[in-house]
Amino acid sequence: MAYENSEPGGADDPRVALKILVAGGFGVGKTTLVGAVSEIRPLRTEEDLTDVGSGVDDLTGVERKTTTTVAMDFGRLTFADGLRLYLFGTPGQERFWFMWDEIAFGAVGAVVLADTRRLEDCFGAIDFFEHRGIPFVVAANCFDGAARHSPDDIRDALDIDAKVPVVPCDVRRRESVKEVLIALIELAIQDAGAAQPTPALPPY
Ligand SMILES: Nc1nc2c(ncn2[C@@H]2O[C@H](COP(=O)(O)OP(=O)(O)OP(=O)(O)O)[C@@H](O)[C@H]2O)c(=O)[nH]1
Ligand SMILES: [Mg+2]
Repeated sequence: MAYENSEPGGADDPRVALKILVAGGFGVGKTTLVGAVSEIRPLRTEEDLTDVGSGVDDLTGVERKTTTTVAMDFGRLTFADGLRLYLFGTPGQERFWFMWDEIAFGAVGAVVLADTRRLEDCFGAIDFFEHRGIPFVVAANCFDGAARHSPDDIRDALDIDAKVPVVPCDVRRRESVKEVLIALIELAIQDAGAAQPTPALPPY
């Protein structure tokens, strides 16, 4: 694979690589988020939504959605300072949640993506990360036409710890997604303790 920057310390020579999860309820924009920010063509496992899911999958707000993630999304983002993130998007539908433990293995943190019109859909993801002690940020995906709420209001409604960042974002915009990821990295570093040495990258 050709890289734009093949110099030492460049895009193909990261100093630290971290695994990040992107989770949340059905159709909140996880696949869109990974695709918007990935510097490689993202791996997707989309399958068509069929009539069998009607009555089970709530399409409110995403009526034009025609596919759903059945295994995971995968993308990659390298920051200029050599920090590389491997992004793993989870499937949103509850019937696929049995895979989350496998996908979460080794993750340093997670983005819980929320649609403010149906906040309750991200409770499952929040419980999952709280129980496993995995640091997470809540990213409120601002869908067109949805009422805007302050981060504090969203935090209160979700009943999450005051230290959990709540970041409004537009998952279609790369810069917006990067802000979410930076908030997560800062939280993960804080959680790990500033004194911890950063992990060395295995050769590859
Ligand atoms: N208007 C608008 N549409 C969005 C936004 N984010 C995502 N979408 C659309 O909403 C739909 C859902 O996006 P996906 O990225 O497939 O959602 P997902 O969370 O991966 O869905 P599942 O994998 O099925 O759980 C798609 O049709 C997107 O184009 C947004 O910020 N604004
Ligand atoms: Mg998806």
